[in-house]
Amino acid sequence: MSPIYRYATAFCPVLITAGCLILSHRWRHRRRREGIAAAIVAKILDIKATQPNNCMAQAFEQSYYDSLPKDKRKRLLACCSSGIANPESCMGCYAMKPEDYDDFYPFFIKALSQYHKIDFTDKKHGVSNWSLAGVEGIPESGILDLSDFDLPVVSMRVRAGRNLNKYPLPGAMKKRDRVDMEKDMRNVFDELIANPAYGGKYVSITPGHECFIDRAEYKEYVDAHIIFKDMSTDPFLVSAGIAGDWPHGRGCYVSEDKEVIIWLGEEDHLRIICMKRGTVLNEVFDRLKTVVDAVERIIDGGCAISGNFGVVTSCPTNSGTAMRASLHMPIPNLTAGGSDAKANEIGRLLGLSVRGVDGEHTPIGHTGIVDISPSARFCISEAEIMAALYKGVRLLKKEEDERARDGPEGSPEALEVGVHTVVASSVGMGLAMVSITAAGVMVGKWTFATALFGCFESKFAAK
Ligand code: CIR
Repeated sequence: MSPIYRYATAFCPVLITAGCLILSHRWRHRRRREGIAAAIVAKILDIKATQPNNCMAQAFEQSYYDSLPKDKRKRLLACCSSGIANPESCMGCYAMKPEDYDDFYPFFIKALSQYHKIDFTDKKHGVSNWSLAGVEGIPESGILDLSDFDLPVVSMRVRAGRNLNKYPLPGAMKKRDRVDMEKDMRNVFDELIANPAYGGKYVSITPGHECFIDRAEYKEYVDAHIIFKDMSTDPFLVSAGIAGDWPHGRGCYVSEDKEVIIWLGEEDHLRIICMKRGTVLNEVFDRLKTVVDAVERIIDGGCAISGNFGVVTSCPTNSGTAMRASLHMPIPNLTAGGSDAKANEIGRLLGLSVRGVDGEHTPIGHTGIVDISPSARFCISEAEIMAALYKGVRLLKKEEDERARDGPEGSPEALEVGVHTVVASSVGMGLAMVSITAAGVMVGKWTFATALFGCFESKFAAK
């Protein structure tokens, strides 16, 4: 018997047993994973039945999920994680890879239709367009100067989210990706710093980074609204993985004049913010475009764009243009008494969202200064958003001036109050007259009856 044959027969049972053990382990592992996935799907369907506002759950169709290959099922469930962990979510999902929007088109189109209240059957988000030339309802010069309608110097702000094609979206980034992205973005920050029109500096909260700022300095930046808050306390961002590896790969560029800020590593890879006190909206808009172009030019692969949904953002609520343009506008007459009801009512008609100056869901203060921004981000171009802000503010200013000129009496509310007052006083006067008449009848009922009788009598006599 040859030695090879002897060894083979000796080891054969060992190899067969090891093979069987590996296969059975893999089989059990797969079954466990399938069981977990089924439980997650059951949870989504449960949320779908109980939370009508959770767009993720409402968009989730078991038949669509079942039609996907296994790897895509896993990816779709990863997108749904925040809405599963937080059933009361309004959106309930985040994209994890730039291609998720197009790869899961049937899911995202439903979620976006519900959130934006848009019927997409004959609508699509068009290509990015920053040119104000020919946009309806703005001056031919293309200069959006708010002083045209006597607005004082106001705080103007425009921001855009961007994600780099090179990396997974923040929810799926590994620590290495976050740190590498910070290194890549240094090329953009260094170019801006070297440009006298920008200057400024980059600060990082990545431990060990050469631009590291300590906890106390970070707090100063947060308090000054320059950098974002600790993401690890946000349940949506944590459950989506977006807050992962905090604070690695997080930082912020600030220009010398503090009017350009770039957040790195928040909900999107980049949030580019341009702000200024002034009246010409083009100043913030043009600066934003210059910074977006610099990122596109300097970073390999540029920024992620979806063929169906425009600019790719982690949160579908921001996709489309990923842009928000706003300004702080004084409307003391429309917000008299600290109520935002009238401003909101008019804002809705003008396609503007009106909120307190300290951000979403903040009350309108007694100063009467509100944050105004066009509500649409989707199926609209960047230029149209700026024009919508300009036109909306013009109309709102007109309403405010009318309210100031006419006083509370001239307003529709006052009119309503006036109508009520007139009705109430007429009813009162009517009641008073009835009472006086009745009293008269009681006091001099014989005189009244006689007069009435006489009247009838003369009438009949005349016939
Ligand atoms: C939700 O689904 O309710 C949260 N993820 C927040 C959605 C609003 N979008 C956002 O803050 N970017």
